[in-house]
Amino acid sequence: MSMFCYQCQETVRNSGCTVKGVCGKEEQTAKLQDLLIYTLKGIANIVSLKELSPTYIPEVNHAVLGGLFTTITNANFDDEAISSKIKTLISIRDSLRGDTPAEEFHDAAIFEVSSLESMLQKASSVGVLSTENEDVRSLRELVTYGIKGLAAYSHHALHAGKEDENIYSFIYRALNSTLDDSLSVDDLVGLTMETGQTGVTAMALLDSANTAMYGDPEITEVNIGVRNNPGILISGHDLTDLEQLLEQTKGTGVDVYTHSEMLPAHYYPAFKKYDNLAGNYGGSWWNQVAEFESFKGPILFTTNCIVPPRSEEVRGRIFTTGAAGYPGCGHIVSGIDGKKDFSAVIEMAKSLDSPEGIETGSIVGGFAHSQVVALADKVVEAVKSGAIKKFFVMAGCDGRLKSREYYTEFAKALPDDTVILTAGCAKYRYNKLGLGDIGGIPRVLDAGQCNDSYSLAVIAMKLQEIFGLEDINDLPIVYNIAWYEQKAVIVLLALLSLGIKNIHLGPTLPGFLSPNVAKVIVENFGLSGIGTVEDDLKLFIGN
Ligand code: SF4
Ligand code: SF3
Repeated sequence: MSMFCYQCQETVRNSGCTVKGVCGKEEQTAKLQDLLIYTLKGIANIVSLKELSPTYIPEVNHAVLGGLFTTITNANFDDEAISSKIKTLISIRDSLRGDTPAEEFHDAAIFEVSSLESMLQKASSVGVLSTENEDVRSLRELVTYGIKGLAAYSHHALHAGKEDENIYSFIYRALNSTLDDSLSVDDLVGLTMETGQTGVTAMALLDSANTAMYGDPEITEVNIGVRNNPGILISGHDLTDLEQLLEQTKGTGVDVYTHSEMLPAHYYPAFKKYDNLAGNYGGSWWNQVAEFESFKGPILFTTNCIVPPRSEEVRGRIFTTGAAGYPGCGHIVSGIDGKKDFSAVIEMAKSLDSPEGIETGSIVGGFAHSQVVALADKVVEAVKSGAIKKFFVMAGCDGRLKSREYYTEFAKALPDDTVILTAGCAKYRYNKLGLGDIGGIPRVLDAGQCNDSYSLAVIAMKLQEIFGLEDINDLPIVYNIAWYEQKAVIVLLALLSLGIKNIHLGPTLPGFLSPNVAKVIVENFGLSGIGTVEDDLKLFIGN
């Protein structure tokens, strides 16, 4: 077997990519990512054994977040960038270890590599399958994937000016625990729950960082058509990159359009002042294959999800920044002051055609917790009068598989007295269906990006309080969530840690859950998969 990766929902036969990733990840990239994770575990081993406080190692904390984020599905395909990160992290690791004798540490904290060949050789013995017991492996990977999502959200919060040492402490402790052969399955289940709790902390931190910088999201109509000016398409989740791009394109005659997970930026008051923020172009991440062709202008990836471009022409128009990377594409780095220079992207836009329209009209979003709480009276009244019978939380990710048509069909089949609460790119499966409203409350309430699933939990807790319910699971809310990559793993663990039960997860349950681990989660939390639209509607609503 040349590689092994089963961290996302599209893994081959829901069991593992062993030759090349369905995502386009090559064997060498997969191995380098394995070694990057192992190096990060080594750093965690040293921080834990030497009882170092995150307070005194900010550069290490930030490098660890960036390293974890780099390995998220569809974030970075650039072997040079990944191997250079490994070298940097090894030198950070070695200086943290200092003079302490090597034998006190795990191999992850002391191994040496001198060339690409030696990196690949080392990687072959430290990947996912190096843990033999399938239940231990499953739990170690569940924790690791949760931490990847946690790190990504913490990385966004850091860019927006906020960090929390408790999150770093947990990341070090948890990563080090994945190296510890003395931990039992029960210990690892406990660690999984702690990962979820820390996920709540990270999503709350990101929520407060975003709203402090850009205001509370509010109901917004977003144009999905195009204008005649040249344009830049910005994708991914990093709002601070968007802000800098909008500042730098002001007055240049170049418009900026959002793609996929950048759509919710329109909901923040601070971005409404930019006349050059023209609208949202296209759908969720995987639609980029067709949409980047017709967009014509440059594309900036601030984070996942990149699909390997099919033509040199499109590849030549793609830029990456932050943890994102793709070989042959321009990569924009931060200056010492943290600022990024997007002039190369702007100059390219000026020399290219304006985007070709693919749809017209608008979509509505901006229903994060503060906006929904502001509407609480109306919502509560609608529930009490029976105008709203049930809420369906359909947050999470979108993906390429045909089986995801389930979510569009499910949304279409829901009765008129139901409301969908969504967040993440899963929304594109039903946010243009025109499902109408209930007394002025739209039937699809979009809270924002995948991390804004936190908002949906806050809304649920608010409703629990208003209705005076002891158990959050007594609310008329059904959770029918779609997952794809590791940000969705931390969202799921966070919801479980908040006590939310009976979540339906699709289109398939994670391939990395071993039968025994899946059994534990099903027994304790009532987690289950999805069935047919018809059967599920019967299950959730009855006849
Ligand atoms: Fe396969 Fe997903 Fe891993 Fe890519 S990220 S190699 S598709 S499991
Ligand atoms: Fe989507 Fe990649 Fe997960 Fe942030 S952009 S939700 S898949």
